Amino acid sequence: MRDKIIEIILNNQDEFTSGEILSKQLGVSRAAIWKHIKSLREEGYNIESVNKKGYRLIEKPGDLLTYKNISHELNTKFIGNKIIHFNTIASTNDYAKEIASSLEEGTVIISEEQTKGKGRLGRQWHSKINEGIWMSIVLKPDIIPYKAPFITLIAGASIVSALNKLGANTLIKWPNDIILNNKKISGILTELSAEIERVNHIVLGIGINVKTMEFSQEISDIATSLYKEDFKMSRVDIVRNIFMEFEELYMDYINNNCKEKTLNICRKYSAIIGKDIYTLKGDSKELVRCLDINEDGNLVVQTKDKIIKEIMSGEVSIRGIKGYI
Ligand code: BT5
Repeated sequence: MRDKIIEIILNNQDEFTSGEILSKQLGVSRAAIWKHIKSLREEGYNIESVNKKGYRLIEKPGDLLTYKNISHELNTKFIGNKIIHFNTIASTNDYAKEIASSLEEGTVIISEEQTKGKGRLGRQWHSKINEGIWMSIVLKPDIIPYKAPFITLIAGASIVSALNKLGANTLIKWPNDIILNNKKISGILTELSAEIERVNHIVLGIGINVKTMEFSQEISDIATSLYKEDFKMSRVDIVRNIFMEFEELYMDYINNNCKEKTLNICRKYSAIIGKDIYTLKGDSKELVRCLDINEDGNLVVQTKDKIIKEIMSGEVSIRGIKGYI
């Protein structure tokens, strides 16, 4: 019965199937159908039910970002060893920060939806249900706080490596945006809890637009998704690949102080090196040419007066001369 219900709803794709049709086709009462739908939901099928319209399948359990799905063929030592999965939450970063002290390094908080997803400086991050990857990785490196911002670059390098290995052609807009066809598909928010000499924990928040086809008006000019650009890849595969890429680069940095691989990826896939861009800081805006990303992970730029200077991440925002990038 359960398989038949799934088959009928699945064949109907984006359309609703009414309870009446299901009960007629399957020869059982509507109450019995409802019971089956309830237990399918408990198994992880995301089935929408709308009064007078019926049922519609939004997400199969194989696509949900659960530990069961992600851990299959995941070859990491500690990233993703534990995954706490929510259907909805305010913000995975806020939740991770609340409980970070009791968590093992590498624990991941992941949610199908965020109702108060956030970007840097209190900006909003749109995180619609089942349409993207909204997750936070808890890290507890034995480093001085000064070395923490480089972890944003490690995250950017691992997202780009993972997505490009799966077939996309993404770029990094230093320090924390991932770009596809000149629009933003992903953002990183690194939050640090530290004492002067010691990091307590870092919460590395990653948001990736995967399936979104329609963005709200405020961001429709600057945002895109993998599906929208015709890269139809599985969210589970993306997460698993990011964990593997990230762990390798992160361990190299923390254990061996080796930044080379990360910097090479950030340079090779940079959306801004060699270009003229605007740096924005408060009300001021300056046109500069991007030359490089240096050993510290800072952006090296040349001003109009030919002065070469370094910009630290977090100091400024960057815009292209014609628009977002
Ligand atoms: C970021 O901030 O790009 C960091 C985004 C981090 C989101 C993750 S999701 C999991 C974790 N939990 C959280 O609560 N957050 C993290 P920023 O550079 O400040 O960019 C924010 C700006 O990007 C907004 O002001 C919008 O203009 C734009 N934006 C918002 N939602 C977007 C989306 N879904 N796709 C593309 N652009 C978006």
